[in-house]
Amino acid sequence: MGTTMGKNGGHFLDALPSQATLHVVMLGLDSAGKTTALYRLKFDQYLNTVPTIGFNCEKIQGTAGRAKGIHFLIWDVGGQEKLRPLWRSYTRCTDGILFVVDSVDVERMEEAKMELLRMAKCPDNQRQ
Ligand SMILES: Nc1nc2c(ncn2[C@@H]2O[C@H](COP(=O)(O)OP(=O)(O)OP(=O)(O)O)[C@@H](O)[C@H]2O)c(=O)[nH]1
Ligand SMILES: [Mg+2]
Repeated sequence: MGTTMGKNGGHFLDALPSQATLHVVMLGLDSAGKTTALYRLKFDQYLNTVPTIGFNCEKIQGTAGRAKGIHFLIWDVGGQEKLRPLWRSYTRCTDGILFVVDSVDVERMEEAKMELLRMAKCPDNQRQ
């Protein structure tokens, strides 16, 4: 389960020419499934992952709907607690944030909500 938000309001795909590459940062708690989702998008298959220390980055071309033909550079950033202070440096100059939530992990839903709100309230991520 996840959600996206355009940093400049509205649907972030509408405002951009189809030739552009959109920079998207993927965030969420550790073990939320970010890297699994990234490699599923990139290689269309399930791959085993290890916890991300730092980030993974892949270029992906949208194949369906509004995303068709659009290139995305997706930054998948480690979600362990000690790594979360680094998230801000990844979101500062990005077109969108993809926040991944493990919907089965009910115990950490509140923690995920807090981290999402923290990022949304960060001055760098406010609508301009
Ligand atoms: N059952 C199930 N397991 C999943 C799913 N997505 C990921 N996993 C498993 O959850 C574990 C963590 O997945 P990752 O994709 O590495 O999680 P992550 O969000 O990248 O974690 P960090 O890199 O630590 O931030 C792995 O063992 C995955 O196989 C899913 O949709 N269903
Ligand atoms: Mg990961």
